[in-house]
Amino acid sequence: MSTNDFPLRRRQLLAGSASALAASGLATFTRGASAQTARPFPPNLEWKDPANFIVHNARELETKRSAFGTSAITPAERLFVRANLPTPDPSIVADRDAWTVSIEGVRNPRTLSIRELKAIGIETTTSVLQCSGNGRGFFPSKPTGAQWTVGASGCVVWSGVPIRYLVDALGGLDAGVQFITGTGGEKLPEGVDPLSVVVERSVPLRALPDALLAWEMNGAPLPLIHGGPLRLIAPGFQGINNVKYIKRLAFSATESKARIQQLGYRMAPLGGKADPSQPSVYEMGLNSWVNGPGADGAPVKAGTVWVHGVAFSGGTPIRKVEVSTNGGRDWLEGNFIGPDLGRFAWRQFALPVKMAPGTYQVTSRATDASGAVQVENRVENLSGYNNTSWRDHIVAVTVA
Ligand SMILES: Nc1nc2c(c(=O)[nH]1)N[C@H]1C(S)=C(S)[C@@H](COP(=O)(O)O)O[C@H]1N2
Ligand SMILES: [Mo]
Repeated sequence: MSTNDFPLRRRQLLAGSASALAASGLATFTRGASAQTARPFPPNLEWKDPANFIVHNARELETKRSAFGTSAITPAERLFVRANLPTPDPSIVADRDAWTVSIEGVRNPRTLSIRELKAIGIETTTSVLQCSGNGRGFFPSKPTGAQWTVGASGCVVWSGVPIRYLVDALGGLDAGVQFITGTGGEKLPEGVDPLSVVVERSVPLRALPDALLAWEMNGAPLPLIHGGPLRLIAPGFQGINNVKYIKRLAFSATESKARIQQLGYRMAPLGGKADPSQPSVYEMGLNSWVNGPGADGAPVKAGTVWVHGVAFSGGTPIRKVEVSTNGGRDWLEGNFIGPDLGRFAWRQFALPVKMAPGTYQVTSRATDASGAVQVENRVENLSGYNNTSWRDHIVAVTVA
């Protein structure tokens, strides 16, 4: 059991009536080890190595802190999963190169197959893929949605065609374009307004220079659950903007009319309502956390302990990471370990700390190249987005 289970458990017990819990989708959610074994691992994802995950439900799997390792990237077997809609049929990855995407809002709009995209250009980029609700489980307001701690995140190498090459190949952008809109290829339920369910997201045009349509992840064909055969990658932008099974890429003057764009993923005030005038979740904030040792409750031996974790931002390089073992009273500077895979990747850090037997409140705090420092406290909001609080990320580590 994780050492930070106790406050979360208590929070759940205080969470209110059973019907309120059911309405919020939390009714069957518990974080303890027993509850995890009670919750079946989705059979289509058995290849993911269930021991590495906290199972929130069949469509939301969180990577345990202890499963992140200290290498630069997160393997597919350990990468979190978040699906808003049922996953498409595996037949869509039977002939990957035949998958098509329609490109609109350019001089010569066209539908192109992956085979054709591969002739337009290839680039590889590394970026953190993170759900905007990562850290939601720490909000005392108990926002609706998966109660992620830190593991709705991973660092991934993507390969595909740069969108800027695609725009050039199709004659350039239409006049007045301000957004890049990606539409997911899931089959939508019948009898409902498609705009109320479709995963269609618009990101501002500033995403263009770094964005890809990716067909490969960590050196292998993009797995179906992660958007295969083709996915929009907007490096630096929160998970939802990285549209899986992309069927349509539209350069547009206005944002998508889909509910998920207009009302979903907005920074709405606590106790208020989402509306399109509020900021959308776009670039990720400056963030870091500690992954070990002992962060998931494994015993740690007294002596020199190599505390390690990850630090990243929405695209500004990380300059420094500090570690505290006493809940943020004192800080020591950590060392970056491993390769720097660019400003959209995370940096892993480690620091040897002498630890006598006892319980330690361990956390980390990142500083970026502009001098900005990771925040101490979360910004309260209705849906529990953008939690980068180093205080919330504190984990109790027992050394014996
Ligand atoms: N088509 C489509 N794209 C999607 C989603 C989805 O449900 N459908 N979920 C989004 C959300 S909320 C997140 S956090 C990431 C999750 O990506 P992963 O499942 O590959 O980890 O994909 C985003 N892109
Ligand atoms: Mo997400």
